[in-house]
Amino acid sequence: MSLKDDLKDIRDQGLDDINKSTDLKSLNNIRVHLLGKKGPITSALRGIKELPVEKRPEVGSYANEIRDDLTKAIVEQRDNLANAQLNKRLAAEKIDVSLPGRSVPQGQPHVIQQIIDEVVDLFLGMGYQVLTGPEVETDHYNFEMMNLPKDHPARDMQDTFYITNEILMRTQTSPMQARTLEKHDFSKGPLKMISPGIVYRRDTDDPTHSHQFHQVEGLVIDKHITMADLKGTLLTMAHQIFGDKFNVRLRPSYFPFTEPSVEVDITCFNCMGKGCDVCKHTGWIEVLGAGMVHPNVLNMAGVDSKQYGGFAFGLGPDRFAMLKYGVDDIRDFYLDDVRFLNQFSKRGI
Ligand code: FA5
Repeated sequence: MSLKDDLKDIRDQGLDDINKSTDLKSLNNIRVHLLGKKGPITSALRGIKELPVEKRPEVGSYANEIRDDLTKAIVEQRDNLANAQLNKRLAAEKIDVSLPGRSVPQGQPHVIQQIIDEVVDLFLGMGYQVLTGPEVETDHYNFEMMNLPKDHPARDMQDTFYITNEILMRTQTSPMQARTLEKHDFSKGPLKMISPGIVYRRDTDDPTHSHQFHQVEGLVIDKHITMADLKGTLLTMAHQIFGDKFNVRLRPSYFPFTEPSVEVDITCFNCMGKGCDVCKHTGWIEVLGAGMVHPNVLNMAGVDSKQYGGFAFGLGPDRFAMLKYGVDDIRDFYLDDVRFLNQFSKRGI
């Protein structure tokens, strides 16, 4: 067989191998084998020097032609394989954008926190500052500064958990009144604050009482504040939280730190004032305590009660939530049953 025939066989076999290769790695091995220094073309070319001189150019150029054919076939096959690989990947990673997404369960603020947020939002809008204070409080701020000296009988209504004789779990957010009054600089303007937080009492748990619950304290002190301001403020709040159809009623009451003092009722959510079992046939439901700040509270905190006065209130968001959503047992809020809590989802989960 002539050298030219050898080269032709190399080409035919080479093209066959190239076309049969199924991946880029084996194609590269074929390329190295065919075109490399130790490959069949190189060794065939070594035989050229054995040929007569006049034959050499023809065989030489034939060998180059074969090398070009093989190189071209390798490039083409490489493109084919690369395309096939890409198409396979595209098919495997195809995303069907019309498929519905997998929903991830999302948390939400607790229903009582939702009520607190609504109250805070409203008062922020009316220019109040929002302050928080310690839950572990001193007897001094929780009682004495609120005009409840030691042995005052009204302390009985707010028995609590004591850490020492002088340190206790606060029974109300009212100590924040004294703490804020002591710090406020009235030359810079009136004092308007609300203070949400957790309070504790040695109350026996029942459908409307918990030993740990929430309060939001409100305090406004300036010159010429009247009870009409208090009523207007509470009416605005009732409308915001419960809706426009609700009214508020102030009923005389007693707190040592306000004078006069009132219990605040709002229209019964269940009968809208007609009278039903929920409101004990009065048409009203009690939601908070309030009043005009007692001069003793102002004076003890270093504020001149002859010049300044104002109102304070303390509301229970737990009771607000019960009223707003018709929940008849306060303890349901603390059981952490998501089936119960999801009923109050704003996202509808
Ligand atoms: C007070 O705690 C006063 N500090 C409120 C106040 C502030 C009056 C400023 C005047 C001026 P009272 O004990 O009524 O008041 O509690 C206020 C509200 O907290 C109640 O109307 C009720 O909504 C809620 N509350 C009281 N005890 C409990 C309890 N054990 N569980 C759940 N909520 C309660």
